[in-house]
Amino acid sequence: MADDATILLDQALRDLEAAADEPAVEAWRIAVLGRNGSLNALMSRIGAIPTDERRAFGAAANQMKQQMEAAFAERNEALRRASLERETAQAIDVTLPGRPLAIGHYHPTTQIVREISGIFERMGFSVVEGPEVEWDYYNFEALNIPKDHPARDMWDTIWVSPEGPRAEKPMLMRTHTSPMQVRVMEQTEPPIRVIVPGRCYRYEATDATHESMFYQIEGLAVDEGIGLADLKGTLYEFARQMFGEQRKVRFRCDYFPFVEPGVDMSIDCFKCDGKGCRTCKNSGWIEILGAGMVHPEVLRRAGYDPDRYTGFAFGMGPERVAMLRYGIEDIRLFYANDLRFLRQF
Ligand code: FA5
Repeated sequence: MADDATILLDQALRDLEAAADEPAVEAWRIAVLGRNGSLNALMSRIGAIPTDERRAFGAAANQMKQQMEAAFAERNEALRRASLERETAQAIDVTLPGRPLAIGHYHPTTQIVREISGIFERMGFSVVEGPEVEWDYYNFEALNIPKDHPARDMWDTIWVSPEGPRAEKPMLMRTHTSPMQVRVMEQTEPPIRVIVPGRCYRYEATDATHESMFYQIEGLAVDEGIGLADLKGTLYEFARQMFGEQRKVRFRCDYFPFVEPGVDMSIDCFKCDGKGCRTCKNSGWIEILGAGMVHPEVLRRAGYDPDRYTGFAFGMGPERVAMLRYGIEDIRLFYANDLRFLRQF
């Protein structure tokens, strides 16, 4: 009988040690200490023990019961502490410093477009925008560039209509913002003073100053009595505000079918101060815009009387302006999505 008790105690203590979680320990309690448990089963055999041994057996069984209960309480407490430790390890430490938020900023092109727009807005121009996918009519035809005219070769065109330029109503990615001259004139009456920032697309081989997707900012002013001096004065004032007094500005005759006369404006190269380098293709100058007096035919087609109204227009490349302003040597950096470049602005 005493041997049975010792075996039961040893086995029970080993089982308790092996119980890995709280449900297992509870199952152990029911199996050993419960009403129908093994301890009670042992106690019920007391009747079979000789009377003079019963006292000692009872005392030993009671001690065994206490030992088991103490072991049960200890195991339970150990499991509870372990699970608490696990929970604390997973908890958030609110005293740790937070991760800093990555703060973005405007793309350098957006910054320069806003800055250029601001200069013209202060001179009385308003900002309008137009479609990037354009009809051949607005991109070429209405700007005095009929089909098969050699002037079309000045722009390398990305056609959107599957039949290309041979489509009945050809459509393309606009090659410049000038189509908006016509759209604005069709929709409003003089006096007009607008600038049109937006993306343009050309099918061309890229180099340090040419991208196939780039921005332009078109300008248009139409009223009675506007002359070439107004154009030059406006663009001089722009260049003064943008680049300061020290940069030189050069106007040269240029040809655009939708202006007469036509000019282009260049700024002396920031890199070599006009001596000639890779950035300015050894010319000492970087062209930033084309401009001129709106051609009478373009005015007439938009429904204006060219004997009464005259106007000037210009189209500039803001990336080229940013290159001059910040000393950027290659226009391809703008859209290469390299954060090391973009973060510098
Ligand atoms: C034109 O696009 C004319 N529409 C400009 C104009 C408007 C003339 C109104 C007269 C009146 P041009 O192709 O030269 O012209 O482009 C004008 C400017 O856009 C250039 O001076 C240059 O700054 C920018 N530009 C042109 N092509 C690219 C290119 N591939 N990549 C980056 N910038 C360009």
